Amino acid sequence: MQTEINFDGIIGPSHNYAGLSHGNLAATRNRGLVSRPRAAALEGVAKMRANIALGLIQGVLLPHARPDRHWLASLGTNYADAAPHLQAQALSASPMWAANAATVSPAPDTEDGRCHLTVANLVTMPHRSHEWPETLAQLRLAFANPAFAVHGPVPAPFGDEGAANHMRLAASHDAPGVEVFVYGEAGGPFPARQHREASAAIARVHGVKQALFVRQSDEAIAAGAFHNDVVAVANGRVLFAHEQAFADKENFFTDLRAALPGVEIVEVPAAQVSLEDAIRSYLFNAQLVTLPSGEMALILPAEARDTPSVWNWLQAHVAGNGPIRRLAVVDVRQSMANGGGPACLRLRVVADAVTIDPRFLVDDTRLDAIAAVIETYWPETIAQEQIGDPALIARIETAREKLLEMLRIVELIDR
Ligand code: SUG
Repeated sequence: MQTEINFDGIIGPSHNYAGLSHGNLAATRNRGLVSRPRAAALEGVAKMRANIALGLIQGVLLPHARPDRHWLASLGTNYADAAPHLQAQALSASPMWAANAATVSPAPDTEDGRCHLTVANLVTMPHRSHEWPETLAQLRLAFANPAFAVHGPVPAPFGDEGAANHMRLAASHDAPGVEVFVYGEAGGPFPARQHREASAAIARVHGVKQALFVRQSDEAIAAGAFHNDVVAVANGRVLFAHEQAFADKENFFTDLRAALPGVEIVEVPAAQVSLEDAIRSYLFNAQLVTLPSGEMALILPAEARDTPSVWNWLQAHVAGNGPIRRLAVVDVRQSMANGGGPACLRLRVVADAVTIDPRFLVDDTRLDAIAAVIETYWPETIAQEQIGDPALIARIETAREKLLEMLRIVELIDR
């Protein structure tokens, strides 16, 4: 049976605030703050536990080897000798944002009936551009079953940021769906990280039967929506989006209604929730999920509850007859301060759970074991001036190895 499985990126021991992502306003605003890697990773574990309690199937992706010594070697240097900006780029815990790991086209959508995954090249941001080799190694392990086809990255210079710019709408998880690829165009104050050419290449490689290519609005990118999943999210027949998310929404909505009769478009008007409030609160960076009861729930960051315009809109929607029936609030403040909400932290895969390497699936018992490793080995805090400290780096490397050993995913230790 095809079900949705959310793979959350475990927040790595090097989580810190280096302010590396131009156009991601939270990350640049919080540059230089002291981070709390242990608390951050435990917030991530608590979010996974809450999703399991809702009856959802949960998986994990793993922290990458940080600092990335292979990447530094390819630049002709090593961690001790590298300039501070290269140290920060090599050390980032950014693989935690699993929505940027890959684009996933579930089996019912593709010509060959396999679930296709393309690892994201993330070429726009230097600190993320070296994630893909280790992500690819993880995907090849987790999805080794012939039910899946795992693809290498779209070649540079076509920027691809994975599922953060991809939405799937379908009558049910196992029905053929329409896949919406959202791209940006250069010219504004911030980079447009998803290129149309990359989206089109992925749709071809995956053999997607029904694909729509939709341009993100320039206002949204300029207001800090560096990925589409900051202003829109979809699940089943429902598209939940801000009024200013798309450049040409009338045509998009017409095409979507034609491709999926019965689609429900829930738009939040700018007059009720400004783009600024939507982006600051991460209202749309929520997990919109179908519960075992068939009802839809929205798993939101605490910041959405703390933003009056957003919370008022949500209360009115739930009290009315809208498709979102339940709100669940999670605290992922450490990740949020780097611009990563609940939806950024997970990669959605629609598949049959028995086809997945079980080492990448978790229940409460396995989460207890993961939490124990985090509590023992993750640094409590990282201040920016510490990132050159060899003792901190040794601790970060040991912490990841202990986690992989405990999970018995040792293939990745010396990648
Ligand atoms: O790529 N932040 C990430 C946040 C990614 C959020 N993902 C989704 N929207 N799906 C980014 O901008 C900040 C890291 C730093 O500055 O150290 C960072 O990479």
